Amino acid sequence: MHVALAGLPLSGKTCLFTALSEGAVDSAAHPARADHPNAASVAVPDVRLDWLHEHYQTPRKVAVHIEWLDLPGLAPGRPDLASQNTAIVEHLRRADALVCVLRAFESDRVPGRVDPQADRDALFGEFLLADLDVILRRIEKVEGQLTKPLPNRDALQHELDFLQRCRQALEAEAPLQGVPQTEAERNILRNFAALTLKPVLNVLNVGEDHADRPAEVIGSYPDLPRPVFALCASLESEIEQLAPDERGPFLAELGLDRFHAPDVPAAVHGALDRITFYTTGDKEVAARSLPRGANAVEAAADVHTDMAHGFIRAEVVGFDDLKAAGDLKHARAEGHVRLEGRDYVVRDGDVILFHFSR
Ligand SMILES: Nc1nc2c(ncn2[C@@H]2O[C@H](COP(=O)(O)OP(=O)(O)OP(=O)(O)O)[C@@H](O)[C@H]2O)c(=O)[nH]1
Ligand SMILES: [Mg+2]
Repeated sequence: MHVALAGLPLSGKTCLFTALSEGAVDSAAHPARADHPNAASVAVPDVRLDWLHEHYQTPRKVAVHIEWLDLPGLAPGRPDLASQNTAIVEHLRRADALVCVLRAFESDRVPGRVDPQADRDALFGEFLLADLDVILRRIEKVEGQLTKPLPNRDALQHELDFLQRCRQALEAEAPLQGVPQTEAERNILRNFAALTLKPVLNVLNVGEDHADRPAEVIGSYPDLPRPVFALCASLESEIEQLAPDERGPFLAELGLDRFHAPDVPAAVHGALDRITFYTTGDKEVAARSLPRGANAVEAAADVHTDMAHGFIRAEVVGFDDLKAAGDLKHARAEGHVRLEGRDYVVRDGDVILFHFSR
């Protein structure tokens, strides 16, 4: 999963990136550039996977990973930075989801007043413009093609009608997500990698004085599109410079019960509407990410294409049932292990053993 950090300049993207990647990149020495963003692949913290690994004692533990991308800030209304903005947008297009970092902290070093709602609107305005740009270019192209006697005129005319509806939505400042679309139309949009179709997690970057009250800060911005997360990115990034045994006292000193950055990956995963299932074997236990609603064969394909091709059935136990029973033998004896077929819709937390023919 590729997740890009988007935001206005100086909103705290790099601090958040540092906290999420535990300092994997020296951003001070190598600041993120539009032509060279900073990337870090980070395991999603997962207590269920930790338990399974502890229980099965396999040599390997395979977590779901997120590839985080740190970019410079988008600067709306800056024609002098147009080429940089375009390059940033191209990176955002390639991401599966966007984390929009919104400044909610006071600082002398950052110009302008604190207004995360206005910043979000400015950022979203850039997304709308970027999508409008690709839609208009495509409209022009299709209109040009329709002047010629082509065999696929009906399909082109259909596409043009759909593109005009998209244009109207964007001009009315509505995301493409809200435009009713058939599967074929969805595929047209997929080619554009539209920004206003992407799942977004808004992150309020709060000041040190509010670090212990994220829920309160979120509550004071009721109009900010959900899901919304809040944390103090600068504090959270400082932890990676501390030895593990210094972290507890650092938190206590700040009056915090815990850090919040480790919860961001799960929040992004939720915004993507994905679930996690688990597989266990002799060599490894693995957490795997699937779109919600995917069936058992699709889950098998995520492990190995052979498993999907030769799929016979899936033996499934919910993580909570497995943990409560203590082990698979007891879970089976208590009737928690089910045999499911190809069409079974995988649930979050399922531990699955696939039976397949080779
Ligand atoms: N007080 C406070 N300052 C912060 C916080 N997060 C970031 N800052 C400060 O804001 C400035 C910008 O932080 P960065 O993380 O570099 O912001 P950025 O979004 O990566 O900036 P660009 O990449 O230049 O767009 C730095 O001086 C940070 O120390 C915060 O939560 N509280
Ligand atoms: Mg930065």
